[in-house]
Amino acid sequence: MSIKEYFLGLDCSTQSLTGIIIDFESKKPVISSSLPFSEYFPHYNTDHGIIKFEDGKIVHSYPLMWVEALDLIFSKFKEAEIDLSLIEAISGSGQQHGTVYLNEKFFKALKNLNSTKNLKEQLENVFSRETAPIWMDSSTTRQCEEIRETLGGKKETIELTGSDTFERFSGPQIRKFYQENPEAYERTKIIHLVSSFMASVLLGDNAPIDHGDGAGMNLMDIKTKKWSDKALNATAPNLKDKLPDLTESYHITGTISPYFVKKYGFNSETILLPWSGDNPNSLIGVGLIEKGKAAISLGTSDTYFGFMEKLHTDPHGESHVFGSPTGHYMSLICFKNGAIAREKIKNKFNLSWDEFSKILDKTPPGNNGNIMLPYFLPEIVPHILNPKVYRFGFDENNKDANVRAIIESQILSMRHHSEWIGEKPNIIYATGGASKDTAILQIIADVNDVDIVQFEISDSAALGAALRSAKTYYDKNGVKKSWAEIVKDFTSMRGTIISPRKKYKKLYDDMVFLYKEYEDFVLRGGINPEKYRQKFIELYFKKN
Ligand code: XUL
Repeated sequence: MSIKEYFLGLDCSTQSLTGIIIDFESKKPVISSSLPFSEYFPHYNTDHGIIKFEDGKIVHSYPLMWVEALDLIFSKFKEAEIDLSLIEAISGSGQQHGTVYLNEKFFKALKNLNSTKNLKEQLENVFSRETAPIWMDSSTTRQCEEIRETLGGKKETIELTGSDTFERFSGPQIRKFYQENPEAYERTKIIHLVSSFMASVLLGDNAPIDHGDGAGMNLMDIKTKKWSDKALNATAPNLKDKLPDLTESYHITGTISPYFVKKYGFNSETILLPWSGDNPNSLIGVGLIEKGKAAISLGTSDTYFGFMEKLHTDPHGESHVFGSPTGHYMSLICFKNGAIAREKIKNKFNLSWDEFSKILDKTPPGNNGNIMLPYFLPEIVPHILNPKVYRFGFDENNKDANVRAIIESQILSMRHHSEWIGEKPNIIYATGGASKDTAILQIIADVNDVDIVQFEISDSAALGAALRSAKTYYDKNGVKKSWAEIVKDFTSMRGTIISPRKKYKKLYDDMVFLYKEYEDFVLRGGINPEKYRQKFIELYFKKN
């Protein structure tokens, strides 16, 4: 072991490739670099890394662009005079669910990579499909229905794979490719996820899919963590022969390909781990390695995720269970009406974020009994195909009520739709753009009656990958370090803690009940809960 122990985490996300090298002993990042695809690779003509097809439902990207980015990020590290031979282990993160289709040339090309050429020119002919459908694609409703039906229905699908079938999941995407282009499917020798594809390039060989990302395919048996023959057969013929192996996230897959050793000065003994999905990596990157903690990421879409010790699936089929890189499980709930919905309200009233926040501060918890169901866009949770915003007790021109209602509705919905997890967290980490706003965080604290920690790390997926590689490296060398020790110093860079105000606990317990009733009323034809809303107003807002 060298004195300096560097670990590299890469993150091939929707919009960019990011790399973080950490020095474990000094507990510091050595370098962190991010290459936004649109900016660095304009010749692919993507919109922030994505290609949208006319119908708006089909969303793809270029795997060759990600490969080109890999060469560039290492060149940047080299230019910055980072000694890459000090990197002991590497892992990575990929946007989840996306699939990469490769032909018979892939294998040979990887084995014979020549360091005097670049990756792009050597890998441009290895694809049986030039583009890769990614997680934003929602064009496979028919395939979702077909697979769900063959598996025996929604309940059976959830119990088998950890999630109901979802348009963006890999299985329905593979089925669509097989149905629409059977010859190209036939020519496809291997289908990788974004994560395992990038890991294969580093390895110079076929890399396995880890249980974290494998769980986002509707193809892996969530209990045994093996490919499910039933799910494979429901998806496409001979699929097992076209998929890499599944493995634990902490398994060592080999050492780095000689291409990178010769070209960038990596150490030929640098060990590689499987890459995982961005959500499992972020779980580690924010330090969720034990029960009782959850995270809320307030981004383009809002996500709620948490560590799960024992497998437990969502009976409603709205959420997902993925493998955690620790070998356990994690829950993930994805809400599409996140930042875009907040922005709609902010822009309607021409507010700055500061003014928006001030309104949150001055309006009362419970919003005088005004309730919104905020489906500005089609929603994943609950499943809404035709967007519509519902308001009860106020109209669209009431500025204060709308500002408070959008935030309260998002948080009430998160609380309601995460109840199936069964364990109330004792702390929630908040990340993502809107987590800077402490007025929003106060509402999260009050609604959930839990401490909220503002989390300041932005590249949690890349950091999580670097920390995973550190853990495996120390395990391999017999140096005992628990997950808690691994994540402690890197994930404790926190901002403010915001505590719940106990006097609002009962109000929000009642309001979440009301919210549920309104969802039932609007989405499932339940009774009109107006009389409960009037009671709520009487109890909390009528002065006697
Ligand atoms: C999770 C999901 C997204 C992508 C984003 O199910 O679809 O969070 O992983 O990269």
